[in-house]
Amino acid sequence: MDFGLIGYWPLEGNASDLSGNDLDGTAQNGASFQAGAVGQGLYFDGTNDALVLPSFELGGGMTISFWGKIQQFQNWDTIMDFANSSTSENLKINMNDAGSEVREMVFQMKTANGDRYVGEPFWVLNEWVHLALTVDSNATIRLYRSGSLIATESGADFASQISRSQHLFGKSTYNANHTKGMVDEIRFYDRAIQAREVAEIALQGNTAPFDLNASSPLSIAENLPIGTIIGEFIATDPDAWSTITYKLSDSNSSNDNHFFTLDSNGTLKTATVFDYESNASSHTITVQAMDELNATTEGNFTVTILDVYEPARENHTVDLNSTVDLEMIWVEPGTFTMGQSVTELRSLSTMLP
Ligand SMILES: [Ca+2]
Ligand SMILES: [Ca+2]
Ligand SMILES: [Ca+2]
Ligand SMILES: [Ca+2]
Repeated sequence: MDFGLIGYWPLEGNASDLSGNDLDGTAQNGASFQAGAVGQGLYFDGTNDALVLPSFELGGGMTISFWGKIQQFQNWDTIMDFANSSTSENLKINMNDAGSEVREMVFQMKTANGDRYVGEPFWVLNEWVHLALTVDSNATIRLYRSGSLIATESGADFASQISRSQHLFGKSTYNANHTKGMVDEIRFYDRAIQAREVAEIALQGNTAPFDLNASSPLSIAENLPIGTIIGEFIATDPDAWSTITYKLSDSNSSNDNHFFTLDSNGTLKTATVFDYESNASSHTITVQAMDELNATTEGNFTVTILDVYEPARENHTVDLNSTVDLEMIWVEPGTFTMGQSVTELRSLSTMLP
């Protein structure tokens, strides 16, 4: 993970570079170290705070990686701007597009043949999002959001591989566009790191799913067909852009998972027709919830089989609305007569008052 690392600023109470390249930064105008995505990070008040890094060579194939948490959305608020002047050789990350909950991240990379841009819905208000931008040896730009590749932009032009005079976080090289929010774990590489390396970094600030539960008590009546829905599982993941998938876990071979199927969205269904009288009246299953970075939680749950009344002999039922000939039988005292429907009905009618 350290191969090609130019600088690493974990922001644990100071702006020291831990890459071994002695590129210590400076927190300016009261930018403060607070609880971050991994340990501590650096907070900008949106008024004048900034982080200034020393100059180092960056361009060509490269990687920019850090966490950001935006606490105020304004167009063109700038979280990073490396440039020689406000419009020269910029490597710039700012935000655009009105949105109450999500704001687009715009990466601007100046090249000798003009600007290249990558922009995607990205920042979630008040939530940490990991950003990785890579430029590979073919000049393809890739954008990863919290460990997942969300944009690929191909082109032929690189940013100049030079040492720029201004390296700013928290504001633009116009000395404006102040970002209100935090940054953490800043890394630069002189190569495009691979997707698995991006995921490895993003995992360091990831929270595994927790609070795995069924949305209602798990019970199912006997005799229902295979595929009947029993219930829904849901877990909590506090991370922005998280996706949780569910499955029956095989880690506990003594469980009854094989009687059930669990869709990736958390829907539990039957995989057999239960018979209350011959099966156990409850079954234990092991459920796993996994987020997009493969962090997991598991839980054991009991499914109760409900008894249905099944009489030993079926009752005969007569639909009294149907048009059938009902045969009435009249038996006189001391005699026995086989009835015949029409005549016996008449016999009955003469008996009535
Ligand atoms: Ca940190
Ligand atoms: Ca997560
Ligand atoms: Ca039965
Ligand atoms: Ca029964």
